[in-house]
Amino acid sequence: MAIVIIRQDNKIDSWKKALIAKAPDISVYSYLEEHPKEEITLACVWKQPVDALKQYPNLKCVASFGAGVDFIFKDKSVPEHIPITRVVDPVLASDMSEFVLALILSYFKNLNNYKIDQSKKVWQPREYKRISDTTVGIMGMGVLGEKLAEDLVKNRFNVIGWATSPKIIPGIEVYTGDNEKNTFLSRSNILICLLPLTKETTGILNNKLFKELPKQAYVINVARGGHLVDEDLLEYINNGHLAGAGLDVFHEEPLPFEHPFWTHPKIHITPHVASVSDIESVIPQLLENYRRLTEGLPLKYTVNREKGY
Ligand code: NDP
Ligand code: OXD
Repeated sequence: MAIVIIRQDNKIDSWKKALIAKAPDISVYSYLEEHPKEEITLACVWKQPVDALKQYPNLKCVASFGAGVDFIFKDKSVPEHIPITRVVDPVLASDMSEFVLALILSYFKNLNNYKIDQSKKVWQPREYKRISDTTVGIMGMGVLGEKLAEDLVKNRFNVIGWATSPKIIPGIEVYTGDNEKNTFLSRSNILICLLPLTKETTGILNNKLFKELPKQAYVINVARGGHLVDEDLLEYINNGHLAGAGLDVFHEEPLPFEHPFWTHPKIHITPHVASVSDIESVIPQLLENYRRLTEGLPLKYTVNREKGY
């Protein structure tokens, strides 16, 4: 039994080193080195090359290095009978919450505009927005959405949420399903997308949805680029209905050089960094699942293949 790490960025060595440091008895390989394919039982993956998983005849589980698993479902070569797990981690949740709070406050207080003004030596006071006048609507009240909601409430925001199933969270009204979606949207001065990318949520941030938001709403997408219809966002910002957007995720990453988001004055883009899996914090759950796999015990943080998250 052994672990293979499959990811196409430059983080394989750091994850491998950290896994071996915590569990020297376990064989851990990079998919790029020579390794015994039939020994691999756990594949830890982040945006793996299509078909990379085909070469492991004894694979028992695919573990995402992140909270999202959409890229795993997209790969039709992932065996249908084996479990898929994802990261559920308090550090990932608090990092996301800090990022979104920073983005909202930077927008409220015009900090990006002042930085641009500074570069041109322009002294130009602007009107600013207040937390007390704002309702934040969070689409997706899962692990990340709920932590964000709690932190926003602690910071005096009025917060509402939207999910598929009802939730009881003190101080937060959570709407559910298509029937309650428009009521939820009509109250959201700031709309934050923290949904998983599934068949149901692909393209959900579109002109039909933007129309339901209050005038001058601000949209933040920190989930996946596939949730957003880019042209619809541009249309609704350019026609003045939306005040702007903060986008951390894109259909294609890195965002193509010629994409209009790069230069739009009302769009704040960041390079998919809202919350990045912390190696030290995440390794214990990967190793615990490996041991559970070895002992035939139920795995933690498995996703539901039917629902796609
Ligand atoms: P969870 O699975 O814990 O939560 C998902 C939430 O979305 C749940 O509340 C679920 O409802 C709700 N939901 C799913 N489908 C629908 C639907 N069709 N209609 C309404 N609500 C729906 O996910 P996490 O909170 O852990 O993560 C969310 C996403 O954030 C990830 O999938 C990933 O794509 C993204 N992410 C982005 C990062 C970044 O750096 N930009 C970092 C980490 C994650 P219910 O509770 O009823 O099931
Ligand atoms: C994740 C991400 O899903 O970083 O964890 O996007």
